[in-house]
Amino acid sequence: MATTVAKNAWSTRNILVVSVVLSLVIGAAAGFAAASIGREPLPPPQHRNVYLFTTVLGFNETQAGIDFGTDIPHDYFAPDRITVNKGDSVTLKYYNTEDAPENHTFTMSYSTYNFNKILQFHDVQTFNFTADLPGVFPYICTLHQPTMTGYLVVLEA
Ligand SMILES: [Cu+2]
Repeated sequence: MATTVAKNAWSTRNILVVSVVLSLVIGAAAGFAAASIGREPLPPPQHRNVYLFTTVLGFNETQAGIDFGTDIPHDYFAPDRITVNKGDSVTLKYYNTEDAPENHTFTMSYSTYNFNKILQFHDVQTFNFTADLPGVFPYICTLHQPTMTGYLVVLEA
């Protein structure tokens, strides 16, 4: 005895495929809308004075228990994050505020942001740049790695 199964015009498989495709399209559209609606345009480029200091964290560097070849340094940048907008002109004033006679550097190795300033004990250096390239770029003191690292954040509209 042969049995016949009524064929639906829409099989479960088809419904699943259409559901997945629809949810992908709707999700992408919602994500795009959320990303574009919530953002305000950046203000026009401006000049910014940024003050950067060396600082010493309060711990005994010989007892940190981590071997970086020598002892872990307790030197640090303050601030360790500089945020500007693309196109801003920046005047960076870098102060060596050490108690002990110690040098520091401000070093960046990128095409747009390329510096290797050596700051003597109690020295202050002022230098200028234009934040043309958006992104996140580490700045380091080559004498005190890995602790003395900060990030230049250049936002794009
Ligand atoms: Cu340093």
